[in-house]
Amino acid sequence: GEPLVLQERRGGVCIITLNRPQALNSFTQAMHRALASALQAAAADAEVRCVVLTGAGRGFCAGQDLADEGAAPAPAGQAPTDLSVLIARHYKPLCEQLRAMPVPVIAAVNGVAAGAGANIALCCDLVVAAESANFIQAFTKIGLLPDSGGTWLLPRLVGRQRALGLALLGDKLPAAEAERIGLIWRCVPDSAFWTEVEILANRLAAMPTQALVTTRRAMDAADNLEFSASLALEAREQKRLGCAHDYLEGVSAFMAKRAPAFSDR
Ligand code: T3D
Repeated sequence: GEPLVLQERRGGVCIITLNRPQALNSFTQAMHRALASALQAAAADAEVRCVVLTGAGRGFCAGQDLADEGAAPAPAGQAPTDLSVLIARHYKPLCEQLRAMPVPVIAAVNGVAAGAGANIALCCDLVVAAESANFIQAFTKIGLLPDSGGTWLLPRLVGRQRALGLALLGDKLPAAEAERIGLIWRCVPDSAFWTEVEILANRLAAMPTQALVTTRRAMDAADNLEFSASLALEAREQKRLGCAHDYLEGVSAFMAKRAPAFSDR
């Protein structure tokens, strides 16, 4: 049948598309495996300088496929379903894989992002959403808590009160509102969505990749550091970046008033 994940390279940009549109690209174990391989392949491909994660059809991702093996709740009297198995096998590695990608990752949220689908988007570096898209912390509606980093990401992105409001109520948050409260980077009119995503992806692909990825890593690390330890980490990483060819290229281009041609990855 159709591949569960599509992968296409346009110049330095790798577009990875979740492809179960009939179920709003909700995660089956098979789609998880396909996505992990696609991300792995993009990470290993030296030509790839930016990854875009998006969904086929009218949705981005509706989270866990609630009918798939390992997720369906057991009927009363039978051994309960252990959801931590799916998390350990698929969701936790996926969140960590996204945060460890050697290139910037854009979530291009083309339509509804619900449950783990919303939080997987938030694990990416920049989230751009079409105006018609919504973000839904759907978990509590079915008796679960936000996973895939939700309890960590939400308060950091929007503060405790808004995080709790979103997570406890599970209401639809329109993309424009998501941008307004700082949950996502940009909400874009539907008609301009792909143009804007491609402009942003090409921009990031042309930038010094090491500087971008190190910036993400330093910000993630800062969550567990004192201010002075963070300053020390910045100094260490700056020393490393200062030895790289892209620094020479960036400064030379600035001095010569020409466009830089970055090449490190
Ligand atoms: O370890 C673990 O596994 C636990 C991890 C949990 C992580 C989670 O993600 S929990 C949250 C799971 N997701 C949800 O609860 C969201 C369920 N979906 C919805 O609430 C709605 O579909 C949406 C609000 C996202 C969109 O609504 P709407 O009206 O635009 O579309 P729809 O008609 O509900 O859905 C279209 C089709 O997709 C429909 O199938 P049909 O009737 O056309 O054959 C629907 O059943 C299917 N679908 C949507 N989401 C899921 C799904 N099928 C299976 N699982 C889904 N999550």
